[in-house]
Amino acid sequence: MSETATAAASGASATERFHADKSPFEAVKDTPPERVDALARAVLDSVYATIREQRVTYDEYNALKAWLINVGQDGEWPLFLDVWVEHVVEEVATDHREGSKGTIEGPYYVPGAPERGAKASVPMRENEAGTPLHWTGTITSTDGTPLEGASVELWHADSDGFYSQFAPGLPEWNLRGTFTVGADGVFEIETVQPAPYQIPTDGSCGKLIAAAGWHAWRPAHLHVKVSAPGHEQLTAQLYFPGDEHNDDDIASAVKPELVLDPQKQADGSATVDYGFVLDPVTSAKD
Ligand code: MBD
Ligand code: FE
Repeated sequence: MSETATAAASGASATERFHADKSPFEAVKDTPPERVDALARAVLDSVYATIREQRVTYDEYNALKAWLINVGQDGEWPLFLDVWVEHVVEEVATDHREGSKGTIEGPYYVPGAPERGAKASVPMRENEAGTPLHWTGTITSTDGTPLEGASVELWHADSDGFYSQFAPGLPEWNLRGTFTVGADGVFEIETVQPAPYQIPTDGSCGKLIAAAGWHAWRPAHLHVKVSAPGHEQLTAQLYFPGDEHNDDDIASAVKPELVLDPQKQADGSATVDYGFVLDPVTSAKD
């Protein structure tokens, strides 16, 4: 096996990972035909409108067909959808919330990261590169009550921009951990600052980016899922001030509320305080 990360390899991992979770079809198995009809029609109507408006040619239609086939062969559907579509789904799904802002999950979440307790380091290599980050925060409900038993699942890229389980040569759970809090709701996490991340440029998504004259960058980010009994799970990403891609994230996933305010320390490390407020699950959501 090659030691370099390729689009096809990380795409294959992301596709396999997605299928390994419980079937996504299960949750929608009772969807009435009227709903499927409305969704499929609306998507097709917007495609027809584009073809007419742009006067799409047969050459362009055939190139699209070939490209769509290649996205699947590269295993890049998870990447494509999470980069260019998920942010609007997240917007609609969470616009009723009063608690912390969230953002997209992206393609590299893996459930079941090792439990570390409330105050601990994320699993990392000896001499893991990158600025050490000492992160404290409290998990509360919207009424301010600390949420005992709540947990933060943290995952992020290393200082070269690689995610464990999606790039070769990294320990299985590197920079992936679960932190469960006690009655005070407080966590204290040691990690390292990740690097800005460039989505794979050697696959079909990269081909689109090059052909359209776009860039492939996401700003450096920490991914989290925050869960507590009786509360809506929060999926978020946290960003670092001054990153040049905070304003032009290819995945459109940056929100001002998600930018951290780290304080540089004399020893070169950084400390940051950032907590989470979760919305209680309510039966009526309107
Ligand atoms: C990532 O790391 C990511 O977070 C997203 C949303 C897309 C591609 C790579
Ligand atoms: Fe990411």
